[in-house]
Amino acid sequence: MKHTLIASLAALITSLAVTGAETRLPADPQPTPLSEGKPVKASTVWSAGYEAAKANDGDDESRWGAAPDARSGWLEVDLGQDTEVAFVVIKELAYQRTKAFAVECKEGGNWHEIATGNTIAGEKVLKFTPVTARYFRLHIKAASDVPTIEEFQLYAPGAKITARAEKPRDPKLKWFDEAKYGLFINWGLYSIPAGEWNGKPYDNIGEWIMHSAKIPVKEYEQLAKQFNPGKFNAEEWAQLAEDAGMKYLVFDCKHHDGFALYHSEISKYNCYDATPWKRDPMKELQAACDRHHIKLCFYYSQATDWHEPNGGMNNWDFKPDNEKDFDQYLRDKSLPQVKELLSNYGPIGLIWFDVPVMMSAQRSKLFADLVHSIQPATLINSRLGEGNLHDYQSMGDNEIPHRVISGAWETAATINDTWGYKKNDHNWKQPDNITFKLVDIVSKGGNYLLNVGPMGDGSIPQPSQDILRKVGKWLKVNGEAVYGAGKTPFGDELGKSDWRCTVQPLDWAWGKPGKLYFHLFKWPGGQFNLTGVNGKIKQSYMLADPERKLLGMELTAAGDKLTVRLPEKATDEIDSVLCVEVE
Ligand code: H79
Repeated sequence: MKHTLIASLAALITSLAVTGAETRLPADPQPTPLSEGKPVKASTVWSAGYEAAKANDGDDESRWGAAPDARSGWLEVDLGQDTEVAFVVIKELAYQRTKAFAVECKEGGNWHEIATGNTIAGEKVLKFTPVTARYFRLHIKAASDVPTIEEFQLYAPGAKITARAEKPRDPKLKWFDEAKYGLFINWGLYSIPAGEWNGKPYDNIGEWIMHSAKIPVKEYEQLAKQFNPGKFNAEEWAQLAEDAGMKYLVFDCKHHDGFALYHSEISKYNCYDATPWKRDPMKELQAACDRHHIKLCFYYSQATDWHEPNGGMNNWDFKPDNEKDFDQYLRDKSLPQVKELLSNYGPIGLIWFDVPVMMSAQRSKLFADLVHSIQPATLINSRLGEGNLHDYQSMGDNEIPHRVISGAWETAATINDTWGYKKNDHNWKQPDNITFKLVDIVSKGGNYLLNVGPMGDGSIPQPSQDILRKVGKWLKVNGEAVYGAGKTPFGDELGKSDWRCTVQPLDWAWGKPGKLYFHLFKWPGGQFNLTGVNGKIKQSYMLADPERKLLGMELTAAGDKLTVRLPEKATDEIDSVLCVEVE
């Protein structure tokens, strides 16, 4: 059966995409906020580089961060004199942690609420009846982690904020957009203690044990002598990635503990020279990933290095960071190791930098220039440092945005609650949950980089393998709704907690032919209703049906509502995908 239907969709899209007064930001030329560059104060500050003024500099790439233990806080702007303000724009792009907030102005020495909200979730525009005051503040009352805000902007009445035009994609990102799903591997000396030191279990993530237990370098170094992972098998790891339906593999070549998981000429503190094992897993992974058509990538902790006197963050053996010769560390270890990794292991899909302490724009540029000079196609994530030199945005660890985000982005996430193996962490996310997270991320325009933490013997915990393979089975049937798929045209989260929408092609928009995939994590039974489609509906079917039998469809007389008659039962135990083709 073939149906044609044209309906005006603008109202529906608006109602789904826009809750309250929020909208997307802003096309060129943008109005300048009243607040830009004005004096600003914050309740607390994370460290140098994360001052309050970073939320007031017109630069989305810099941000204010509150103190490490803060779960609330405020940013206060002084406009210098009484000024009329009609709306604010708040950007919480990379770390969407706010749970309750208010915008306030000061009157007669007291703060008054002008507008309130719960999540900020990316970018938020809040309009209100114009108020005249000199001091305004963003008051974050509750947050799930340290509050951090890219921009807090105040605007005059009449300033026009319109939807942000999507930048054309750099062709370098093509494979990344296609891939959507990658395997992260955090494996190192920390996998041996597996979350315990001297018999005491530590709650923190496993790969942080040296820091958590403040283990002296000389003592931690002894772990290298025990590093002899007889069960390491690169072929099995790459096979797992393939079975799981993952298209890239990011291997932790050097974490914050400073120990290199490859044969480095730069530092003997590596798994070839300092261990009885004497193998280079990166070489073996390169060959295995080639065989399985997995893009090889690496994680490298470029600034934090607890093993080196001048590396970032070890203040239990060494001087505080501000007294270190950090450039010596970059020059003699970090930069040359990145050079080795880019030179000795064939084409590298992306480099995952992390924790950019002390990474000024100037220092970041040394890394970006080095990467580009050796492998111009290699992508750089957004944790390199200041200077906006990245190719795509890394969200906070385990943080999935609540809304569609433009530009290329990725959420790296744990499969339990740790990255590096911990023997006591059995809190595995189940396959239905992982599938949901994958689809949720793709529906918002992102990639999912899911981590496993191999054990000290080199084997990947069986529960991780079983979970990944189960999701891989779902992908075998439903992969076209994930790989290279684009974000939902229906606004954030389809207005439903257990349905999601993805599209083909990646840049599909209303009016173009393509396919809409409705991910029904909860089976509606009987029929599926779609209110308004601004295009021509051709046909629909379930991806899990090998015959792709066409489903009955009906239109209301007004032509604004499509009803698809569904099979009686869900076609998949996790996510039944309904494909609606548009011509
Ligand atoms: O490799 C994984 C993590 O080790 C790394 N990013 C992912 C990909 C990472 N580096 N830093 N962080 C994550 C933030 C770490 C925060 C914490 Fe802690 C470490 C929370 C508990 C231990 C530092 C020490 C903050 C509180 C105590």
